[in-house]
Amino acid sequence: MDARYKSRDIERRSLDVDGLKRSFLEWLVYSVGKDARAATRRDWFHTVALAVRDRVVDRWMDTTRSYYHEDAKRVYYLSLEFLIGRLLTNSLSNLGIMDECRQALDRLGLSMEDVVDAEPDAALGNGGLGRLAACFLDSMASQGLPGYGYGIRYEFGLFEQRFENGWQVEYPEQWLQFGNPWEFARPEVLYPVQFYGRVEEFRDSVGERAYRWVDADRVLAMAYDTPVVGYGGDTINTLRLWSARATRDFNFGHFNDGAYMKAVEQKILSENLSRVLYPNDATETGKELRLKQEYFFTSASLQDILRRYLQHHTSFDNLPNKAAIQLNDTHPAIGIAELMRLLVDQHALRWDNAWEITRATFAYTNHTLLPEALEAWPVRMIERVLPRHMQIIYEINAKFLNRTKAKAAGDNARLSRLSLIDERGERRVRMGNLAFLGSHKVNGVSALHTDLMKQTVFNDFHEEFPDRINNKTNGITPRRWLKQANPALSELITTRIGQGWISDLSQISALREKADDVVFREEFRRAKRKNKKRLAAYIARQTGEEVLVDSIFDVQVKRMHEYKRQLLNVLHTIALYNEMRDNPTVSWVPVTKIFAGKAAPSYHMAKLIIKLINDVAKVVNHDPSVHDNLKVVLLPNYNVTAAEIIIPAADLSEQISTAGMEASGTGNMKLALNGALTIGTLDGANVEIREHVGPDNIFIFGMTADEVNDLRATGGFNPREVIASNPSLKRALDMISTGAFSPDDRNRYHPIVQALTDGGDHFLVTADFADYCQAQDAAMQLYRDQEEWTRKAILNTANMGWFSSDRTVNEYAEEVWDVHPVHPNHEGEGYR
Ligand code: H2P
Repeated sequence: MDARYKSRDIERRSLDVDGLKRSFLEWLVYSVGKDARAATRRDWFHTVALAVRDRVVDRWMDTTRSYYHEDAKRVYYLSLEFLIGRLLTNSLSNLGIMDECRQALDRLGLSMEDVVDAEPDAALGNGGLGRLAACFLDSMASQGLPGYGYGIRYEFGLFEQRFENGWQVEYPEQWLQFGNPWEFARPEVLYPVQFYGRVEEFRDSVGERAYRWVDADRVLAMAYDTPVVGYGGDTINTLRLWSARATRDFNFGHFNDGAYMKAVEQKILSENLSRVLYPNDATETGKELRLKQEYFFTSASLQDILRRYLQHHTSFDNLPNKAAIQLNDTHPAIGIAELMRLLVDQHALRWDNAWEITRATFAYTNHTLLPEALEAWPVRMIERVLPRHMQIIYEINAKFLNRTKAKAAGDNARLSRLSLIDERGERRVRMGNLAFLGSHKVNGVSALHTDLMKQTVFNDFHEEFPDRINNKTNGITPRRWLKQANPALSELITTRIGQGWISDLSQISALREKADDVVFREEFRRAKRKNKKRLAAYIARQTGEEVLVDSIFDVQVKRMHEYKRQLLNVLHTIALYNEMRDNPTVSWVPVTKIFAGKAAPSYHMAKLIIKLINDVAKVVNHDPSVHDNLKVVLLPNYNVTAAEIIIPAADLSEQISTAGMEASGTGNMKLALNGALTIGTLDGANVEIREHVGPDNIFIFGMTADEVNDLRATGGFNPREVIASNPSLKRALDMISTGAFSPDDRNRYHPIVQALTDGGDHFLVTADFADYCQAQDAAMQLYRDQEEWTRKAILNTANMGWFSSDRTVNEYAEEVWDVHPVHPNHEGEGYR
């Protein structure tokens, strides 16, 4: 533990075992209000969290004070998702008091695991995008960068997934049900956010035309702050999440009239804004709610950012030197119009001046090229919900197109592609174009993805602004994803190369030479085996299925989506099953296929794929003819906590998306860092992983992005021909289509078979099948040679240093944000 940490030896902050123990007892009694004999696990979790929080608060205030004192440039990460998961282990580990806490609990007769397990998983996100935001928070704090996260405090996180009869069923995720010990409510940090109404034109004091937004509905955004503990505990940053509050809770008049529902209606409607992540967008009201959520948190965040800035400044000219605002995808892109509105309408800046400031302040990260995921809000919806913003968007567009027109020389097609408004069909605002135009930098999340951005969706913009697009390959925090999730491996690493890797992951390359050390290999395998046992126990608890610890743990964990091609993996599973049944005397390498992931509630195909996996599992797992050689499990309710158990135990990492469709991937990085070998396509960051780990230490298969593009450009292919020429594929598909896995409903999988055949197989599952199976065979063969497998696994771990989110965040800091580390002063008198 850091000696500086002891500089203030007040009881509340003492970090030794006795001090922690005394604190726990005090908190239990005086804040949780329980006697040790009556305390539940949850009580203990709250107790420990509150005591740990005590040890953070002073340093948090020091950090914030230092930022003010130095008038440091801050970076504001605006994200509709922060998939932070549990915070207890994270805080203890980053503070360096994990062992002390364990011992203190031990003295109280408690197990650390039980306490940790009582914490709900904060699932304020959906997949990689939200988890990336959480990794960036950790990295910013760990590097001493003045970074704030801004988002929504959803009352319900991403739904809890259960399987009922093999089908996904969604239940509300009530993470706040018993309170959240990490957050500080800030009822005084309250901003009004408006919706609807109309715009009034008037003449300002110098006779210029000006606008005000009137007759609007108002909602209040109230702040909740969560401290973000950097590694070493030096810097504690802030995650500020907004919760919606009605301006008036209760209509007394209605209540007195006996209209009880009506009395609270307004409150409920207003507060729906922060109720759920992803309101079902199958309905018009759901879509509108989502737009309102985007504006709600963006507007509150911008008001807060300006308030902070104005404490030190009187003119806005310096805003870009003091604030960098990063748009995590287009979800907060309405912020560009909002900052223009705040500057022009509320602070009376001239348009051109405001635009320059806005552009210099914002930067935008794109996370997907999938056309259906690129936000485009109907003009009529924005006009109604945010009338002033629609005007501003029109104005930005008109100015931009006028300037471009001069150069475009009548190329109307190009102009209409550059326009912020999509005029084809119902008129829509292209949020990607708005984000691009209103930002000084725009980045993709892997080298391939950034190239494709330049060639495809943002091709015209790239020609217009050739310096704007830049690449920032994603990364993952080694604190959560190696140190905490995989104590067995991280302790082994530390005994060999010291602990420098935790804050500088590039140092992990020192393990390379250990790959040839037979003793180290043995120990590396032992660590993996320990993790596999832990996962096997988890699988048994979750699914009732017993799996062989010595089988290949072949893992595909991610959102369920057709482009991620869980289906390709299922088809291989069926083919393998058939081979094993046909050749019972062969000594097979046992395989456990492990899947986990949620499907969007209205994504029927993805849900059908879930059912198929469960159906295949049912047949395979109960077929004695394959003995224990093949098991299939689909773990329910994939979240950060589950990932922390699954990832360290994986042998093989499935990263098999259709090339050109996965922007980056970050699960691929977590798995490789934890010593899994990747089987994958040359997609997203897999391309860079291959460069780093070496082509001999990864199983690459399938078409490249260029080949996919050419194939599609030349009219696709005929999946039926491919199927006909591949007996094992044909047999697997025939089994699915004739009901071998769904005897109760033989036609159940018709839509899947249809998509793969007459539907044209858009995701090229059949096209990549043969190559994928070959790569799988190669993996199985290699697994027989445990020494060689381990050597490659070690080389994966050793070569993943570059994929630390510390590296990513530093690149943003230098090339996009221009922010620099601040070293908080912890020696001052502070507030006392
Ligand atoms: C998305 C992309 C990933 C990317 C991640 C973070 C949207 O995450 O698809 O390729 O790594 O953002 O940039 P996901 O599919 O996991 O929800």
